[in-house]
Amino acid sequence: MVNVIGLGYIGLPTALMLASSGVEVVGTDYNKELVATLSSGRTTFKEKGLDELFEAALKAGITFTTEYQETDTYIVSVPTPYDKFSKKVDPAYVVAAVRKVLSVCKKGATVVVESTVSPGTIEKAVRPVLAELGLEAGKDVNLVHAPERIIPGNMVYELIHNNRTIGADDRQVGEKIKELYSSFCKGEIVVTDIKTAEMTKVVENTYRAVNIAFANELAKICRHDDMDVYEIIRICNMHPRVNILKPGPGVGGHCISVDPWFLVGDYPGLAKVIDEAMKTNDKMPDFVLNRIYEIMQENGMTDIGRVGLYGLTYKENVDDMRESPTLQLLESQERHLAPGLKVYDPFIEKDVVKNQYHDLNSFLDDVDLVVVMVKHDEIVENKEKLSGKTVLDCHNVIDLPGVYHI
Ligand code: SAJ
Repeated sequence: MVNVIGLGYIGLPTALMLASSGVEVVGTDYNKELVATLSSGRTTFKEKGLDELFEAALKAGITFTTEYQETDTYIVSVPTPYDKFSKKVDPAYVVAAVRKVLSVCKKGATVVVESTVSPGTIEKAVRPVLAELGLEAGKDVNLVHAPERIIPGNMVYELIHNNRTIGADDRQVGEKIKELYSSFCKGEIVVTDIKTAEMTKVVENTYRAVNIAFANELAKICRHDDMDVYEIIRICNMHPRVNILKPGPGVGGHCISVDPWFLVGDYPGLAKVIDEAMKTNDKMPDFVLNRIYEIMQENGMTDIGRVGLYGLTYKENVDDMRESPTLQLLESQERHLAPGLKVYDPFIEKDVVKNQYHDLNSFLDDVDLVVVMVKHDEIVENKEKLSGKTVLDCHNVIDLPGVYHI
């Protein structure tokens, strides 16, 4: 039996996927409410294909509890936040979960950490717990790091089709866990050591963060000298060895806007390009705010209350708001003592910010300048509703005459 610890954005789909592929699974989470919701047959967040997968897993017998189980295989998928000041990963949840696992597991059990951690975290934060409890790695318990790679919005597909990395002290243990993931994963599964696996995960997200920062810097250069950044990137990407990502209103989410900081925090003075890239991305919401004021001035608008931000989530077609550029922009605007922007997001049903709307038409009725912060399908498919409005399109998805860009 596999005990999956942490039933959030990654742990839940992983547990469901294993169960629906024939593995006996118990999902554990310390959040009683979450466990009650899942046990009553409802999922806890929206994601393409998740409800169907949940049904299949329930039929296969998955159960949910707040208790850690006595078994021989664990997958730990708890959050790893970062400390905003030191920029280092905070492994407290992982350490606490592993500690609890070690208090109930069978001798010789394997503990797989899926949570993203910075290189050396398992060595520095997790291994000492074993020593403290008088346990020997490789004999009493095996440690494995198998970082997840799935993207919110396409998690179910990517769980099946992405390649995976498994880091283990011992090759045989790595191969055993590879077999477990092969129950549903059709991608290639590489077995390596733990520190390499830790580093690859952080590097993958850092690569994207730096590439996005490059695109954002190009957008600023092109804005300054009146060039079309999208046309320029499109042409450059026709080169066989160039692949520039897209500029945008900022980088959100719990991964690309966070993980690269681990390298900055852990290797001060060495991770300089990464440090600058992260700062560049972090400044994008302020850049958009300046564009809003510029466009208002150009159009003789004076009332910020007639400006509407479309989108609150960190990216399109998900209901996840973590580190969202829109929230960053609103915070920055409050600091400038100029509140009043209107906000709407079709994926956010609860009131989370001031002046929030829950219906596209009434939102549009109350604003003159619409800022497309998130490219949800809804706005792209309803772009004709924007005609007659002044539009700042931060993603170049609204194909209408006279639209402004960042
Ligand atoms: N963004 C841009 N320009 C782009 C692409 C994205 O500004 O060209 C912005 C998005 O709008 C969003 C942020 O970046 O605010 C991140 O979005 P994303 O869709 O690129 O990535 P995440 O954070 O949802 O998921 C990433 C993925 N990592 C990589 O692609 C290397 C995913 O595979 C990981 O599993 C996930 O992080 C994670 O958990 O680490």
